[in-house]
Amino acid sequence: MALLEIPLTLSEPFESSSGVVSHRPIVLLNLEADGLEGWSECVALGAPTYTYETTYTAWRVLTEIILPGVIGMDVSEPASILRAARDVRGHEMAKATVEMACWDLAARSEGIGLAEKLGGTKSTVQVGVSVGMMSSLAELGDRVARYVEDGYKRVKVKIGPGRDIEVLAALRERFPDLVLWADANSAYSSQDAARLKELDAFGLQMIEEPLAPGDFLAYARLQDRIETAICLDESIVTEADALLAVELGSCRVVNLKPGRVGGLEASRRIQAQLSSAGLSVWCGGMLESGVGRAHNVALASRAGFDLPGDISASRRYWECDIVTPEFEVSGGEMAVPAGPGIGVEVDVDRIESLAVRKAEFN
Ligand code: OSB
Ligand code: MG
Repeated sequence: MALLEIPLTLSEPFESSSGVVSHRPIVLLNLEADGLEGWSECVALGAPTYTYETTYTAWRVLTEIILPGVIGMDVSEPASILRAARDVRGHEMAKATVEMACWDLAARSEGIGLAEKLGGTKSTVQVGVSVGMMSSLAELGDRVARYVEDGYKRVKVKIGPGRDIEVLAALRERFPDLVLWADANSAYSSQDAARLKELDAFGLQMIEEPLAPGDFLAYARLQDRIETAICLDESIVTEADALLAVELGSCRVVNLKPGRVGGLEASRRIQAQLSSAGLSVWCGGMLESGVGRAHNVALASRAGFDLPGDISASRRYWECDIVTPEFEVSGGEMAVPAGPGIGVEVDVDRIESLAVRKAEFN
């Protein structure tokens, strides 16, 4: 069992209302059992801008608490592995790292793909792209044009106060029929309800996480007031959050990210609850390398993921991904890898040579 950190640089900085990400420290976990390996990626960012977790906190929680407890456990049993983390409150991204590597290993030990192991039924998943803020409207428009040409099923743009109406108006004018989403990463407050109502004019399919994470009451009031569907991202961490959002009518859509909710089992449970309540669910992204991307594709192959995910091609973020083959998009779809486990080969030599930290547990 080894935890490694590699410092990757995005092919271009990614800006949202919560800051700019240029460098992406990526923490990878490698589990081994019976000659097989399982891989996962911790999705925490370098800074606590999305949630409180960071690569630093995840590294500490994993190396000091969770991984020592995993020694001696059956690492191909995803349903029970998180017993090693039962004394850890929160830190879902750290927990998910262990659980997700375990799923890969479990699927490999059965000789089946992770998608099948998770109950996925699709052989390709519909994908969209998340576009960061740009310094000019023309640059943003050109970037969106390129992604439309690449075939992405929909485009999500980042917005925030002062970078909303004119951005969306310009895009709508240039792309009248584009399926357009907007993600505010919690940049607004309830006081901005009138401004958010003005965004109804742009025919967005949804607006993601406009208000503070977890303010389900404010979300319900806002959803009553605006026509655009609200999609929750940061707000949904537990199954209880999802049930509360449904009960209060806080949103109509949820962006589900396995790292944010503590793993793939939690993702399946939350998705099933949301789908049966009639909400739409899609798989989000965290600027992952091919390892995390592979887990997302497998999860999104489940029928309940009924809208295109933030699962873009490897080359949208990386000059050179750490898996082969790299993920590609064609006609707005991405093929679910067919091989065992995550179905792509992890470039171990490159990871070892890039690693700035490594912790081994045996
Ligand atoms: O809010 O969905 C988000 C990236 C990092 C942190 C949060 C978010 C995002 C994205 C990009 O929007 C998703 C991706 O393409 O990986
Ligand atoms: Mg988001």
